[in-house]
Amino acid sequence: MSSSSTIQQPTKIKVTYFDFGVLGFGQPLKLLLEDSGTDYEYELIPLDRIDGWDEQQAKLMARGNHFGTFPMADFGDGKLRGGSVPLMRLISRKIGKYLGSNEEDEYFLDTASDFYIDWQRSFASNIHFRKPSLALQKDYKELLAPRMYKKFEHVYGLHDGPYILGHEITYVDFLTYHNINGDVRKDCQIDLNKWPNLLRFVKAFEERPAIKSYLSTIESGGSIFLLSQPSSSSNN
Ligand SMILES: N[C@@H](CCC(=O)N[C@@H](CS)C(=O)NCC(=O)O)C(=O)O
Repeated sequence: MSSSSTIQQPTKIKVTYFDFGVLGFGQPLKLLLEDSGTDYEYELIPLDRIDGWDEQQAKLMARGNHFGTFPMADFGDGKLRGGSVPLMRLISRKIGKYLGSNEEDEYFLDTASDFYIDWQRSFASNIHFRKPSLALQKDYKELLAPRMYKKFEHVYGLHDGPYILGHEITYVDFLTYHNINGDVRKDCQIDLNKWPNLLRFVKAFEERPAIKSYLSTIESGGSIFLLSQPSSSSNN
């Protein structure tokens, strides 16, 4: 691949992911596509169709999805691409939205997305996948998650406005929302009232017209702001 390679502007994006409902690495990408009004198709692979994964994966890797993972995007240029956060950055560059406007802001967003991955991975291993032990769940709820809320509460207070960079939403906001969403839905004892910057963010995010409309279509219930309120949740 030459250093001048560019990826053509997609007319329609097809995303493929395993059917984990609204949890998992594919969902923030979906939120970004919804918010931006991008024309996309989202194929969900049922978990019982993972048989023969090694052969399926080899085919994906041969077509450019080098790490062989879902979520995966097809931009219609004959190649497949994986990596949820890199895909979100790539799409953001293509549509000219959701990025920082200078090097310092880009660095800040990169740092936050790095911590998003740490947070999402520990949620996946301690709460969401492969029936984790009670000890792992406790470790996440009492130690790992509070540590992340403290960090993200701090960074959401650095700028004036509800989003991580202030008044303009960026790709990182879809990531942050997704992690809070997982914690609230999986009964991780999250009381957003203890984290005022994150609470302000969640409220603003859920009021975005395209997001509001999308959340209302989710079977398991839309607003995590409402779910996280002590009076409406059994876990608080
Ligand atoms: N950091 C990657 C992780 C993706 C990932 O691990 N996806 C899982 C499904 S949730 C996968 O495809 N695993 C198959 C494998 O690694 O063989 C991302 O955010 O896209």
